[in-house]
Amino acid sequence: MTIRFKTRLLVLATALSCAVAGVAAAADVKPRLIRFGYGLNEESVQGRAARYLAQELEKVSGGKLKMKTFGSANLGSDEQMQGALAGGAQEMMVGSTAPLAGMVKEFGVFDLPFLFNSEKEADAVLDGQLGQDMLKKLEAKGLVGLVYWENGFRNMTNSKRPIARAEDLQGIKLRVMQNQIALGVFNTLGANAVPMPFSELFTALETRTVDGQENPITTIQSSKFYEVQPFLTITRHVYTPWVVMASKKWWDTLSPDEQKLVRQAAEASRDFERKDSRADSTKAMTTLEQAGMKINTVSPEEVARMRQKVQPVVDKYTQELGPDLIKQLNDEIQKARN
Ligand code: TK8
Repeated sequence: MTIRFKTRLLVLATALSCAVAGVAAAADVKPRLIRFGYGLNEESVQGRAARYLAQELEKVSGGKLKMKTFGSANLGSDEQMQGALAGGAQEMMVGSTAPLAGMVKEFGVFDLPFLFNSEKEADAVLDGQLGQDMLKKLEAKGLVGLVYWENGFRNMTNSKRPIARAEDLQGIKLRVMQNQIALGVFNTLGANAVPMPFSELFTALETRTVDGQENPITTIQSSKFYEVQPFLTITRHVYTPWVVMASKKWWDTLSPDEQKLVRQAAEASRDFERKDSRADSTKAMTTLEQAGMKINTVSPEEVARMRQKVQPVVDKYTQELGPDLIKQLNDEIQKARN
């Protein structure tokens, strides 16, 4: 090796290691503590992704941006945390879009039933124009929407009977998320829908304050609903996402470099979380079978009947959310489908 070549290698190696050490060293990054709240427990998909996000943030910031995570709604329900972020009392959170629709009504589109057929379609819409436009609408309400995590396709559980047809929902008190569309959909299908924050749900099921609920398989497993709900019905009736958000009041105090690092870590957590959620979904199903849940799948014909039944609710909210928005949504889904 010639000396010149050696020097060149050294220069290259130094440049590389600087790049790896990250923007953090040279950039305007101050030591900060970020409180990140979420609703599920630490052993859930959400818990794992929160830990991943905290580690990633610490890594990309060279240890300066430290995140403390609080699971099991220890900082409050989704709705309470939204308020805390808007007021500047908490820095970050992840929560469902359903209660966010109380702040930005357009988020209600994700509560429209039987919209997406696959995770791939959901990813395309959420990471595409519509999903990103929606995140921007949060700013006016004091929130900065960063990325979508997967919660997943929702299915029903209850303590009374298998749901083979919509009629089987008659008389079932079914907890739904705090959202007008969810309420309308389940009442129209025949259930007695009861809106309630997730943080109160296990106890409500255990004490039979409600008979049933609906959530993705991963949550039914991690929240141990199988201990109090003998029946699981696979309906995949709606795909609801989670949104990772920051308080705008707090965000505005960050330097552009810091904002960039938080975004970067959030994007990495999104990719991690979606992969983990999809793998966990299969595993969770086996756990639920082994736990002795009685599992049935609603037939495609019955899904078509349910779809028809809830069409008036879809029509009503198409008007309320804006026919143009719903058209854009359907166009984007169609594009992803083909
Ligand atoms: C967790 C909730 C949960 C949601 C629900 O805080 O409320 O049923 O599915 O994931 O956001």
